[in-house]
Amino acid sequence: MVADRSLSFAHDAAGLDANALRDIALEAGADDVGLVSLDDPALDDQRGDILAAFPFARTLISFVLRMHRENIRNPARSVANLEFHHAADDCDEVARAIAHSLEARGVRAAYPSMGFPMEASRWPDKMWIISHKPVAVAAGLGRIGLHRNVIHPKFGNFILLGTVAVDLDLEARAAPLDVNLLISSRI
Ligand code: B12
Repeated sequence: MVADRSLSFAHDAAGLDANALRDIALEAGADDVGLVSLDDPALDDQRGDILAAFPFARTLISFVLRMHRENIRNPARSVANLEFHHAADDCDEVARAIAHSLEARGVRAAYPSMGFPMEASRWPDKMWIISHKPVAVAAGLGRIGLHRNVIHPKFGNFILLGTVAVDLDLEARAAPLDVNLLISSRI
């Protein structure tokens, strides 16, 4: 017998709206979630790459995963790296769980890696399929700081980002944060 690894939401086939997608992502382990239409102008420079990999994509689920602050802050590289590596694996697991839940409901969904592996054969061109940072900004999950990482309004810079491409059109989508707290705080 094949084990049922779907999430609880997966059994409720009706009413898959923006709120349901957010709940699925949170139940899968995301710490914050936003939705972006593939038509969003913020994706103009990467829409082709996304559709080449995921031709069914109409909406992107962008999510944030918190990292343990004290590990990341620690000057011992091994301590910080340990957290980076575990959180990175968790990020891929969360993306996979979201895709799994949607697939169980008959919705096409797929996720690229949070970092590696990438399409190394494309080197020296862009190797990654989705640039998670601009997606997260368009989803209202934070702003890119002077150091070019996305800073979340609550979790700060101690986050990793994931994206799931979904074959659904949704009404309620987030808007980018309009207060540039990052520039004003010189981060
Ligand atoms: C390529 C990449 C790297 C490369 C960077 C190569 C480079 N040229 O700088 C390497 C492997 C070195 C790397 C390292 C790290 N990365 Co990285 N990386 C990515 C990746 C795959 C794509 C980057 C991207 O988004 N480019 C798109 C554009 C929009 O970004 P950008 O900010 O404009 O930067 C690009 C260019 O502008 C240009 N550029 C580089 N430097 C500068 C400087 C200036 C002034 C300008 C104008 C342009 C420019 O090169 C950049 C890369 O092409 C993403 C994962 C993904 N698939 O999205 C993760 C990602 C950006 N990385 C992330 C992280 C956390 C790291 C590390 C901290 C991990 C670690 N263990 O230490 C380090 C930090 C390195 C550092 N000191 O900055 C996170 C950032 C999370 C966040 N909060 O925003 C991401 C989103 C991964 C994730 N899923 O969470 N990374």
